[in-house]
Amino acid sequence: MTFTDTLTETSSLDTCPTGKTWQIADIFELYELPFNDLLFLAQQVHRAHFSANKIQLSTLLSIKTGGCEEDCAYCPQSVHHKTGLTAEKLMPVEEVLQAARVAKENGATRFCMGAAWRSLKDRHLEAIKQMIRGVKDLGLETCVTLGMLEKHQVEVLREAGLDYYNHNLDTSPEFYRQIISTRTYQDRIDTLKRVRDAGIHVCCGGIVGMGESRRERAGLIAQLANMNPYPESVPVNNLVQVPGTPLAGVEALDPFEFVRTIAVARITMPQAMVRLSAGREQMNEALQALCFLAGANSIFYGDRLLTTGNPVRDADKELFDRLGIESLSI
Ligand code: SAM
Ligand code: DTB
Ligand code: SF4
Repeated sequence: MTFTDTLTETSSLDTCPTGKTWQIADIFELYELPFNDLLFLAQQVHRAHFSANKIQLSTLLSIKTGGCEEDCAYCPQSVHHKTGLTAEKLMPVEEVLQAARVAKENGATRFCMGAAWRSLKDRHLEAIKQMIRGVKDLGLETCVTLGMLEKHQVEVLREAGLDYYNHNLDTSPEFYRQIISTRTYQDRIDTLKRVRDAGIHVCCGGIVGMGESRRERAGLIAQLANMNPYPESVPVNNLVQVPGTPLAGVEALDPFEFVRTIAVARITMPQAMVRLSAGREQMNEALQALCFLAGANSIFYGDRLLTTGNPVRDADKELFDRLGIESLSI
């Protein structure tokens, strides 16, 4: 009996393990399943843990855009690439809170604030604290992504009411060195550990479609699924190719391979919110529907990600109506 045979036996779905160690070979075996078998398995795991037709909505805001000293090959905000983006200062607290009020009125339950920083500087801590407090006071879940963190900073963020910290591993350890040279994989793992130790929920995922192999995608999923515990929230980004970045022009990923990645994330991290993240604007409705079938249960809602576009709200509402999907309320 192969590894996937044991998983496909309905009786073993409940034991679909938390705290299990996933071998890359096991994950690769999932990827290699016939598409229908993989989706059927993912949907069963999904239904064992979540309402099948509910999707959580998060709204993103770039609170500090551009001018980042890191050299992430995918990112339009790096100073190393000529993307025509103008660097901005940290947004005033009140403007951020106004955007959060609008996000709430529009139906988002989580507000995610992103900064183009390598790491958080103490001089910005007070403003960030006020943003987190203010968003939390509106009754929204709070999430920030600010680069690497020190232990004392994590404590301040937790006390301010931070629910989630987003910090992605982005890809497998092997492929990583082709994508980023200014920060190590271990640096990321260290920040994630500080976040976890402080009792803040971990939001950690990656990007596919950067020219990595299937085995490297399996390597990323193994890193995420083997965290103990695995992240509560797993964003799966499809590379948004931005002219001027080194990855502009890379061969696009087969859309079914993206769906497979969602399914494999769902199966290996059964209780995580799996977020269909960047790249939705480039996907048609049928492909997004397949991602939901594969177990994605969270999206970014609103017509902007950080610096690139996202489907307009009306398009998402219409898609949800057509699919009989409801958005989660808090
Ligand atoms: N600067 C912080 C950091 O990198 O730790 C936080 C913000 S950064 C923009 C957040 C994440 O956005 C990255 O880790 C990456 O996964 C994702 N991202 C950035 N540019 C992207 C692109 N062009 N396509 C898809 N995802 C992207
Ligand atoms: C994540 O994994 N994806 C979001 C969020 N975390 C911060 C960011 C996507 C950024 C896409 C490129 C841009 O808009 O600049
Ligand atoms: Fe900077 Fe984050 Fe972009 Fe990397 S992903 S260049 S750290 S903003």
